[in-house]
Amino acid sequence: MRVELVSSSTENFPPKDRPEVVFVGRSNVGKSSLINLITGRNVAKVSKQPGRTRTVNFFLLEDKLYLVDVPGYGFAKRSKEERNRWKVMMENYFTERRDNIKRVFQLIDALVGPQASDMQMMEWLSFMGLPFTLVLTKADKATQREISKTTKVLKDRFPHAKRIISSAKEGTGKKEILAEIFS
Ligand SMILES: Nc1nc2c(ncn2[C@@H]2O[C@H](COP(=O)(O)OP(=O)(O)OP(=O)(O)O)[C@@H](O)[C@H]2O)c(=O)[nH]1
Ligand SMILES: [Mg+2]
Repeated sequence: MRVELVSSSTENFPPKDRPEVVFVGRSNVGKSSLINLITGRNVAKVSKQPGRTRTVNFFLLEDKLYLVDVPGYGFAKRSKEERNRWKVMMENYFTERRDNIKRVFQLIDALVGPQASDMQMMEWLSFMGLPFTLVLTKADKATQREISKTTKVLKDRFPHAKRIISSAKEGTGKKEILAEIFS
């Protein structure tokens, strides 16, 4: 797929000339890896260490839409100032781009399940009126039983949200996510 990084900044975003979809979730949940999986290119920076993505990154896909990679939340070893900077950056991004965001992919670790920070994020997305699709990540690290458990928790709490199970390592979920993006 044709994909290029067109903007990487904490506050200056590209013109709203294409619709955008954004990937959110805790640090290390696999947002950047998922972008690489669905584009089939190594465009987003990935790291074992949480806190790899530090800016809002816009990837232009097929000249049609932007895939947006943002920094993660819920990383314990982060100072209060850093957490505050994240909050300001994300509030700024979501308020400024709200009408241009067509879908949010909320990533949840399939093995770990939703954490308090994820619940907070999803409640905020609901409050903002932003539609989200749940992506259970790193399915290769979880057993079927663990995946079912996470699925049930999410289904009980967000019965209307679509769920996709993925593994960037094994390539699963790519087709479903692309279908959702281009729908
Ligand atoms: N086993 C496995 N590891 C994965 C998968 N997806 C991502 N990882 C690994 O998880 C780590 C974090 O991945 P990233 O894609 O950088 O995570 P991120 O959500 O972008 O993290 P931040 O940028 O810090 O918010 C890396 O070591 C990846 O290789 C997956 O599906 N399976
Ligand atoms: Mg990242």
